[in-house]
Amino acid sequence: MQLDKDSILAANGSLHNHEADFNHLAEKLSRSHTDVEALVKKIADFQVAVPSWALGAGGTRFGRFSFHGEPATLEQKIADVGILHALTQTAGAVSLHIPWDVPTDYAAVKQIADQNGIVFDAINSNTFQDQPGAKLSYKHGSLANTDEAIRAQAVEHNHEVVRIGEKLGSKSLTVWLADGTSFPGQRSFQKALAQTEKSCKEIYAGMPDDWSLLIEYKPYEPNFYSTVIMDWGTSFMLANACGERAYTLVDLGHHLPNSNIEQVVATLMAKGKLGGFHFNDSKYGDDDLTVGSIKPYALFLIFNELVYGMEHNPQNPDLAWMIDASHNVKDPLEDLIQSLEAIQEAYAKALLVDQKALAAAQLNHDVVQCQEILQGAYRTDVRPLLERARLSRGGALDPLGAYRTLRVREGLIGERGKHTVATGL
Ligand code: PSV
Ligand code: MN
Ligand code: MN
Repeated sequence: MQLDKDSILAANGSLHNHEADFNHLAEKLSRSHTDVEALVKKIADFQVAVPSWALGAGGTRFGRFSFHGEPATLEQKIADVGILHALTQTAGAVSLHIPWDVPTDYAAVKQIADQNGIVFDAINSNTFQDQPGAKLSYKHGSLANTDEAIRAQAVEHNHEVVRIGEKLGSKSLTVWLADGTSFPGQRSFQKALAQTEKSCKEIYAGMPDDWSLLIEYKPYEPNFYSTVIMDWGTSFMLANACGERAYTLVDLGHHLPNSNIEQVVATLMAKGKLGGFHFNDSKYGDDDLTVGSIKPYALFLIFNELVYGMEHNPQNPDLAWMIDASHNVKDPLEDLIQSLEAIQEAYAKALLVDQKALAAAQLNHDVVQCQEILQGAYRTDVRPLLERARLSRGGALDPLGAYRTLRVREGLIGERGKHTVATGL
Protein backbone atom coordinates (compact mmCIF):
# COMPACT_ATOMS: atom_id res chain seq x y z
CA MET A 1 0.00 0.00 0.00
CA GLN A 2 1.37 3.40 -0.96
CA LEU A 3 -0.37 6.70 -0.24
CA ASP A 4 -0.40 9.06 -3.19
CA LYS A 5 -0.32 12.84 -2.93
CA ASP A 6 -3.83 13.21 -4.38
CA SER A 7 -5.52 11.14 -1.71
CA ILE A 8 -3.63 13.04 1.00
CA LEU A 9 -4.67 16.31 -0.62
CA ALA A 10 -8.27 15.13 -0.67
CA ALA A 11 -8.09 14.09 2.99
CA ASN A 12 -6.75 17.55 3.85
CA GLY A 13 -10.00 19.15 2.75
CA SER A 14 -10.38 22.87 3.30
CA LEU A 15 -7.33 24.79 4.52
CA HIS A 16 -9.46 27.65 5.79
CA ASN A 17 -8.91 27.05 9.53
CA HIS A 18 -5.22 26.33 8.99
CA GLU A 19 -4.76 29.64 7.13
CA ALA A 20 -6.44 31.55 9.93
CA ASP A 21 -4.41 29.82 12.67
CA PHE A 22 -1.15 30.16 10.76
CA ASN A 23 -1.64 33.84 9.94
CA HIS A 24 -2.49 34.60 13.56
CA LEU A 25 0.65 32.86 14.81
CA ALA A 26 2.86 34.29 12.05
CA GLU A 27 1.67 37.80 12.90
CA LYS A 28 2.40 37.22 16.57
CA LEU A 29 5.86 35.80 15.88
CA SER A 30 6.85 38.56 13.50
CA ARG A 31 6.21 41.06 16.31
CA SER A 32 9.32 39.53 17.93
CA HIS A 33 11.14 39.67 14.56
CA THR A 34 11.02 35.92 13.97
CA ASP A 35 11.63 34.90 10.34
CA VAL A 36 8.59 32.65 10.04
CA GLU A 37 9.44 31.34 6.58
CA ALA A 38 12.92 30.26 7.72
CA LEU A 39 11.36 28.63 10.77
CA VAL A 40 8.91 26.61 8.66
CA LYS A 41 11.75 25.52 6.37
CA LYS A 42 13.84 24.27 9.31
CA ILE A 43 10.88 22.29 10.64
CA ALA A 44 10.17 20.85 7.19
CA ASP A 45 13.80 19.80 6.75
CA PHE A 46 13.98 17.89 10.05
CA GLN A 47 13.86 14.14 9.36
CA VAL A 48 13.82 11.29 11.85
CA ALA A 49 14.55 7.63 11.15
CA VAL A 50 11.96 5.00 12.01
CA PRO A 51 13.43 1.75 13.29
CA SER A 52 12.39 -1.37 11.47
CA TRP A 53 11.37 -2.99 14.77
CA ALA A 54 8.81 -0.34 15.71
CA LEU A 55 6.36 -1.17 12.95
CA GLY A 56 4.88 -4.23 14.59
CA ALA A 57 3.01 -3.98 17.89
CA GLY A 58 5.87 -4.69 20.26
CA GLY A 59 5.71 -6.58 23.44
CA THR A 60 7.38 -7.23 26.71
CA ARG A 61 8.65 -10.43 28.19
CA PHE A 62 5.14 -10.77 29.64
CA GLY A 63 3.52 -11.12 26.27
CA ARG A 64 3.22 -9.96 22.75
CA PHE A 65 -0.10 -9.01 21.18
CA SER A 66 -0.03 -8.70 17.43
CA PHE A 67 -1.70 -5.80 15.66
CA HIS A 68 -3.61 -6.77 12.54
CA GLY A 69 -1.97 -6.06 9.19
CA GLU A 70 1.53 -5.87 10.66
CA PRO A 71 4.38 -5.98 8.15
CA ALA A 72 5.84 -9.48 7.84
CA THR A 73 8.79 -8.66 5.60
CA LEU A 74 11.43 -5.94 5.39
CA GLU A 75 9.84 -4.67 2.19
CA GLN A 76 6.52 -4.29 3.99
CA LYS A 77 8.21 -2.50 6.89
CA ILE A 78 9.74 0.01 4.49
CA ALA A 79 6.35 0.44 2.85
CA ASP A 80 4.97 1.28 6.31
CA VAL A 81 7.70 3.89 6.81
CA GLY A 82 6.67 5.22 3.39
CA ILE A 83 3.09 5.65 4.65
CA LEU A 84 4.36 7.52 7.70
CA HIS A 85 6.56 9.72 5.55
CA ALA A 86 3.82 10.46 3.02
CA LEU A 87 1.56 11.68 5.83
CA THR A 88 4.05 13.44 8.10
CA GLN A 89 6.89 14.31 5.69
CA THR A 90 9.16 13.81 8.71
CA ALA A 91 10.07 10.14 8.49
CA GLY A 92 12.36 10.07 5.46
CA ALA A 93 14.68 7.38 6.83
CA VAL A 94 14.67 3.86 8.20
CA SER A 95 17.09 2.31 10.67
CA LEU A 96 17.59 -1.44 10.32
CA HIS A 97 18.41 -3.92 13.05
CA ILE A 98 20.54 -6.86 11.99
CA PRO A 99 19.86 -9.81 12.01
CA TRP A 100 16.16 -9.04 12.47
CA ASP A 101 16.01 -7.34 9.08
CA VAL A 102 18.66 -8.74 6.77
CA PRO A 103 17.60 -7.98 3.20
CA THR A 104 17.17 -11.05 1.05
CA ASP A 105 16.78 -9.04 -2.16
CA TYR A 106 18.82 -5.81 -1.96
CA ALA A 107 17.56 -4.46 -5.27
CA ALA A 108 13.93 -4.90 -4.21
CA VAL A 109 14.55 -3.32 -0.81
CA LYS A 110 16.32 -0.33 -2.33
CA GLN A 111 13.64 0.08 -4.95
CA ILE A 112 10.81 0.21 -2.44
CA ALA A 113 12.79 2.66 -0.31
CA ASP A 114 13.40 4.89 -3.35
CA GLN A 115 9.76 4.78 -4.37
CA ASN A 116 8.81 5.99 -0.91
CA GLY A 117 11.55 8.63 -0.57
CA ILE A 118 13.22 6.70 2.26
CA VAL A 119 16.98 6.55 2.90
CA PHE A 120 18.86 4.13 5.14
CA ASP A 121 20.18 5.79 8.29
CA ALA A 122 22.31 4.25 11.07
CA ILE A 123 22.27 0.45 11.05
CA ASN A 124 22.12 -1.46 14.36
CA SER A 125 24.00 -4.60 15.28
CA ASN A 126 22.66 -7.13 17.77
CA THR A 127 24.89 -9.11 20.09
CA PHE A 128 22.32 -9.17 22.87
CA GLN A 129 20.62 -12.29 21.51
CA ASP A 130 21.99 -15.57 20.24
CA GLN A 131 21.41 -15.82 16.53
CA PRO A 132 20.06 -19.01 14.95
CA GLY A 133 22.97 -21.23 13.96
CA ALA A 134 25.58 -19.15 15.84
CA LYS A 135 28.55 -21.19 17.01
CA LEU A 136 29.02 -19.37 20.30
CA SER A 137 26.62 -17.93 22.85
CA TYR A 138 26.38 -14.38 24.22
CA LYS A 139 24.89 -15.61 27.49
CA HIS A 140 27.85 -14.16 29.38
CA GLY A 141 28.49 -11.19 27.16
CA SER A 142 29.64 -10.28 23.68
CA LEU A 143 32.22 -7.52 23.16
CA ALA A 144 33.18 -7.80 26.84
CA ASN A 145 33.20 -11.59 27.05
CA THR A 146 36.08 -13.29 28.84
CA ASP A 147 36.40 -15.66 25.88
CA GLU A 148 38.39 -14.27 22.96
CA ALA A 149 36.53 -16.39 20.38
CA ILE A 150 33.17 -15.01 21.51
CA ARG A 151 34.48 -11.45 21.35
CA ALA A 152 35.80 -12.15 17.84
CA GLN A 153 32.40 -13.50 16.76
CA ALA A 154 30.73 -10.33 18.09
CA VAL A 155 33.25 -8.06 16.35
CA GLU A 156 32.79 -9.96 13.09
CA HIS A 157 29.00 -9.61 13.41
CA ASN A 158 29.44 -5.83 13.60
CA HIS A 159 31.63 -5.88 10.49
CA GLU A 160 29.01 -7.95 8.71
CA VAL A 161 26.38 -5.36 9.68
CA VAL A 162 28.57 -2.63 8.18
CA ARG A 163 28.86 -4.61 4.94
CA ILE A 164 25.07 -4.90 4.80
CA GLY A 165 24.71 -1.18 5.53
CA GLU A 166 27.18 -0.30 2.78
CA LYS A 167 25.02 -2.01 0.20
CA LEU A 168 22.06 0.14 1.26
CA GLY A 169 23.77 3.50 1.65
CA SER A 170 23.98 3.69 5.46
CA LYS A 171 26.90 5.66 6.86
CA SER A 172 26.89 4.75 10.53
CA LEU A 173 26.79 1.75 12.81
CA THR A 174 25.02 1.87 16.18
CA VAL A 175 26.29 -0.47 18.86
CA TRP A 176 24.26 -1.16 21.98
CA LEU A 177 25.62 -3.77 24.35
CA ALA A 178 23.71 -5.77 26.89
CA ASP A 179 27.01 -6.83 28.48
CA GLY A 180 27.06 -6.51 32.23
CA THR A 181 26.39 -8.46 35.40
CA SER A 182 23.40 -9.20 37.57
CA PHE A 183 25.32 -10.02 40.74
CA PRO A 184 28.21 -8.40 42.60
CA GLY A 185 31.51 -10.14 41.99
CA GLN A 186 30.26 -11.83 38.82
CA ARG A 187 32.94 -10.17 36.65
CA SER A 188 35.88 -7.80 37.00
CA PHE A 189 34.70 -4.28 36.06
CA GLN A 190 38.16 -3.29 34.86
CA LYS A 191 38.69 -6.34 32.68
CA ALA A 192 35.21 -6.08 31.14
CA LEU A 193 35.81 -2.43 30.27
CA ALA A 194 39.25 -3.15 28.81
CA GLN A 195 37.87 -5.97 26.63
CA THR A 196 35.03 -3.75 25.46
CA GLU A 197 37.45 -0.99 24.50
CA LYS A 198 39.59 -3.45 22.56
CA SER A 199 36.54 -4.86 20.74
CA CYS A 200 35.19 -1.37 19.92
CA LYS A 201 38.56 -0.39 18.48
CA GLU A 202 38.53 -3.52 16.31
CA ILE A 203 35.04 -2.69 15.05
CA TYR A 204 36.11 0.89 14.34
CA ALA A 205 39.27 -0.21 12.52
CA GLY A 206 37.20 -2.37 10.18
CA MET A 207 34.79 0.40 9.16
CA PRO A 208 35.07 2.37 5.90
CA ASP A 209 36.61 5.85 6.25
CA ASP A 210 33.31 7.64 5.71
CA TRP A 211 31.44 5.67 8.39
CA SER A 212 30.78 6.68 12.00
CA LEU A 213 30.49 4.46 15.03
CA LEU A 214 27.70 5.41 17.46
CA ILE A 215 28.08 3.98 20.95
CA GLU A 216 24.89 3.73 22.99
CA TYR A 217 24.85 3.51 26.79
CA LYS A 218 22.29 2.30 29.32
CA PRO A 219 22.55 1.97 33.10
CA TYR A 220 20.71 -1.31 33.58
CA GLU A 221 18.58 -3.94 31.84
CA PRO A 222 18.86 -6.74 30.87
CA ASN A 223 21.53 -6.90 33.60
CA PHE A 224 20.55 -5.45 36.93
CA TYR A 225 23.76 -5.03 38.89
CA SER A 226 26.12 -3.50 36.33
CA THR A 227 26.28 -2.65 32.64
CA VAL A 228 29.67 -2.24 30.98
CA ILE A 229 28.70 0.88 28.98
CA MET A 230 26.52 2.28 31.73
CA ASP A 231 26.57 6.03 31.09
CA TRP A 232 27.54 8.83 28.70
CA GLY A 233 30.94 9.14 30.36
CA THR A 234 31.84 5.54 29.58
CA SER A 235 30.55 5.86 26.03
CA PHE A 236 32.46 9.15 25.58
CA MET A 237 35.63 7.54 26.85
CA LEU A 238 35.25 4.60 24.45
CA ALA A 239 34.46 6.93 21.53
CA ASN A 240 37.60 8.93 22.27
CA ALA A 241 39.63 5.73 22.46
CA CYS A 242 38.34 4.60 19.05
CA GLY A 243 38.93 7.83 17.16
CA GLU A 244 37.48 10.86 15.44
CA ARG A 245 34.50 9.19 13.80
CA ALA A 246 33.27 7.46 16.95
CA TYR A 247 30.55 9.22 18.93
CA THR A 248 28.18 8.82 21.84
CA LEU A 249 24.54 8.05 21.19
CA VAL A 250 21.96 9.31 23.69
CA ASP A 251 18.76 7.31 24.13
CA LEU A 252 16.28 9.26 26.25
CA GLY A 253 15.21 6.16 28.18
CA HIS A 254 18.74 5.16 29.13
CA HIS A 255 19.20 7.28 32.23
CA LEU A 256 18.57 6.90 35.90
CA PRO A 257 15.45 8.79 37.08
CA ASN A 258 15.75 12.60 37.03
CA SER A 259 19.08 12.67 35.18
CA ASN A 260 19.70 16.03 33.57
CA ILE A 261 19.74 14.83 29.96
CA GLU A 262 19.85 18.36 28.53
CA GLN A 263 23.13 18.93 30.34
CA VAL A 264 24.51 15.65 28.99
CA VAL A 265 23.57 16.79 25.48
CA ALA A 266 25.23 20.19 25.98
CA THR A 267 28.44 18.63 27.30
CA LEU A 268 28.74 16.12 24.46
CA MET A 269 28.01 18.68 21.75
CA ALA A 270 30.55 21.12 23.17
CA LYS A 271 33.12 18.34 22.80
CA GLY A 272 31.90 17.41 19.29
CA LYS A 273 30.98 13.90 20.40
CA LEU A 274 27.20 13.61 20.17
CA GLY A 275 26.55 11.43 17.13
CA GLY A 276 23.08 10.00 17.52
CA PHE A 277 19.83 10.27 19.38
CA HIS A 278 17.05 7.81 20.22
CA PHE A 279 13.67 9.34 21.06
CA ASN A 280 11.11 7.82 23.40
CA ASP A 281 9.53 8.70 26.73
CA SER A 282 9.37 7.04 30.11
CA LYS A 283 7.88 7.19 33.55
CA TYR A 284 10.18 4.73 35.30
CA GLY A 285 13.00 3.28 33.20
CA ASP A 286 13.61 2.35 29.58
CA ASP A 287 9.85 2.30 29.03
CA ASP A 288 10.01 3.13 25.30
CA LEU A 289 6.72 5.02 25.47
CA THR A 290 5.48 7.42 22.81
CA VAL A 291 7.72 10.49 22.55
CA GLY A 292 6.29 13.41 24.51
CA SER A 293 3.61 11.32 26.23
CA ILE A 294 5.02 11.72 29.75
CA LYS A 295 7.52 14.59 29.97
CA PRO A 296 7.06 17.02 27.07
CA TYR A 297 8.72 19.92 28.92
CA ALA A 298 11.84 17.83 29.54
CA LEU A 299 11.90 17.02 25.83
CA PHE A 300 11.68 20.74 25.04
CA LEU A 301 14.60 21.53 27.37
CA ILE A 302 16.65 18.81 25.68
CA PHE A 303 15.78 20.22 22.26
CA ASN A 304 16.77 23.66 23.46
CA GLU A 305 20.30 22.34 24.00
CA LEU A 306 20.25 20.40 20.72
CA VAL A 307 19.25 23.53 18.81
CA TYR A 308 21.90 25.57 20.60
CA GLY A 309 24.49 22.91 19.78
CA MET A 310 23.43 22.66 16.13
CA GLU A 311 23.84 26.43 15.82
CA HIS A 312 27.01 26.91 17.85
CA ASN A 313 29.00 23.68 17.72
CA PRO A 314 30.40 23.11 14.21
CA GLN A 315 32.75 20.60 15.86
CA ASN A 316 29.74 18.31 16.37
CA PRO A 317 28.52 16.21 13.41
CA ASP A 318 24.97 16.11 12.04
CA LEU A 319 23.03 13.79 14.28
CA ALA A 320 21.43 10.46 13.41
CA TRP A 321 17.90 10.90 14.82
CA MET A 322 15.80 7.83 15.48
CA ILE A 323 12.60 6.90 17.30
CA ASP A 324 13.18 3.99 19.68
CA ALA A 325 9.75 3.12 21.01
CA SER A 326 7.29 0.29 20.64
CA HIS A 327 4.11 -0.84 22.33
CA ASN A 328 1.51 -3.43 22.86
CA VAL A 329 -1.60 -1.33 23.00
CA LYS A 330 -1.62 1.12 20.11
CA ASP A 331 -1.64 0.84 16.34
CA PRO A 332 2.14 1.18 15.76
CA LEU A 333 1.69 3.56 12.85
CA GLU A 334 -0.61 5.85 14.83
CA ASP A 335 1.84 5.72 17.69
CA LEU A 336 4.73 6.71 15.43
CA ILE A 337 2.69 9.58 14.01
CA GLN A 338 2.22 10.82 17.58
CA SER A 339 5.95 10.48 18.30
CA LEU A 340 6.92 12.33 15.12
CA GLU A 341 4.51 15.15 15.96
CA ALA A 342 5.92 15.43 19.50
CA ILE A 343 9.49 15.59 18.18
CA GLN A 344 8.64 18.31 15.68
CA GLU A 345 6.70 20.24 18.27
CA ALA A 346 9.59 20.24 20.74
CA TYR A 347 12.03 21.17 17.97
CA ALA A 348 9.83 24.05 16.76
CA LYS A 349 9.43 25.39 20.29
CA ALA A 350 13.17 25.21 20.87
CA LEU A 351 13.72 27.16 17.64
CA LEU A 352 11.52 29.90 19.13
CA VAL A 353 13.81 30.46 22.11
CA ASP A 354 15.30 33.93 21.80
CA GLN A 355 18.94 32.92 22.32
CA LYS A 356 20.20 36.52 22.38
CA ALA A 357 17.71 37.60 25.02
CA LEU A 358 18.48 34.46 27.02
CA ALA A 359 22.23 35.13 26.92
CA ALA A 360 21.60 38.73 28.05
CA ALA A 361 19.34 37.63 30.90
CA GLN A 362 21.96 35.08 31.96
CA LEU A 363 24.63 37.79 32.05
CA ASN A 364 22.35 39.99 34.16
CA HIS A 365 21.65 37.07 36.52
CA ASP A 366 17.98 37.71 35.77
CA VAL A 367 16.86 34.21 36.68
CA VAL A 368 13.18 35.08 36.43
CA GLN A 369 13.63 36.39 32.89
CA CYS A 370 15.59 33.28 31.87
CA GLN A 371 12.66 31.14 32.89
CA GLU A 372 10.17 33.47 31.18
CA ILE A 373 12.09 33.20 27.90
CA LEU A 374 12.17 29.41 27.95
CA GLN A 375 8.60 28.99 29.08
CA GLY A 376 7.35 31.68 26.69
CA ALA A 377 8.66 29.55 23.81
CA TYR A 378 7.34 26.34 25.38
CA ARG A 379 3.82 27.73 25.85
CA THR A 380 3.50 28.78 22.20
CA ASP A 381 1.11 26.57 20.25
CA VAL A 382 3.36 25.79 17.28
CA ARG A 383 1.03 23.33 15.58
CA PRO A 384 0.13 25.71 12.70
CA LEU A 385 3.87 25.88 11.88
CA LEU A 386 4.05 22.09 11.77
CA GLU A 387 0.97 21.99 9.55
CA ARG A 388 2.55 24.53 7.19
CA ALA A 389 5.81 22.58 7.08
CA ARG A 390 3.96 19.38 6.18
CA LEU A 391 1.78 21.09 3.58
CA SER A 392 4.87 22.65 1.98
CA ARG A 393 6.08 19.13 1.18
CA GLY A 394 2.75 17.64 0.15
CA GLY A 395 2.04 15.99 3.49
CA ALA A 396 -1.12 15.81 5.55
CA LEU A 397 -2.59 18.75 7.41
CA ASP A 398 -3.50 16.34 10.22
CA PRO A 399 -1.56 13.06 9.76
CA LEU A 400 -3.49 11.07 12.36
CA GLY A 401 -6.84 12.30 11.03
CA ALA A 402 -5.82 11.50 7.45
CA TYR A 403 -4.57 8.04 8.51
CA ARG A 404 -8.01 7.30 9.89
CA THR A 405 -9.99 8.97 7.09
CA LEU A 406 -8.01 7.07 4.48
CA ARG A 407 -8.58 3.86 6.45
CA VAL A 408 -4.92 2.93 6.14
CA ARG A 409 -4.95 0.13 8.72
CA GLU A 410 -8.00 -1.42 7.06
CA GLY A 411 -6.14 -1.24 3.72
CA LEU A 412 -3.11 -2.98 5.22
CA ILE A 413 -5.28 -5.72 6.72
CA GLY A 414 -6.91 -6.17 3.31
CA GLU A 415 -3.48 -6.57 1.73
CA ARG A 416 -1.66 -8.57 4.37
CA GLY A 417 -4.36 -10.29 6.34
CA LYS A 418 -5.25 -10.12 10.01
CA HIS A 419 -2.84 -12.56 11.53
CA THR A 420 0.59 -11.33 10.56
CA VAL A 421 3.57 -11.19 12.89
CA ALA A 422 6.38 -8.72 12.40
CA THR A 423 9.91 -10.03 12.78
CA GLY A 424 12.17 -8.63 15.48
CA LEU A 425 11.17 -7.71 19.01
C1 PSV B 1 18.21 -0.99 23.96
O1 PSV B 1 17.38 -0.76 25.04
C2 PSV B 1 17.82 -0.18 22.74
O2 PSV B 1 17.49 1.13 23.13
C3 PSV B 1 18.89 -0.20 21.69
O3 PSV B 1 18.87 0.97 20.91
C4 PSV B 1 18.48 -1.36 20.87
O4 PSV B 1 19.08 -1.44 19.65
C5 PSV B 1 16.97 -1.13 20.81
O5 PSV B 1 16.67 -0.72 22.13
C6 PSV B 1 16.16 -2.28 20.40
O6 PSV B 1 16.25 -3.33 21.31
MN1 MN C 1 18.03 2.86 21.85
MN1 MN D 1 16.37 1.16 25.04
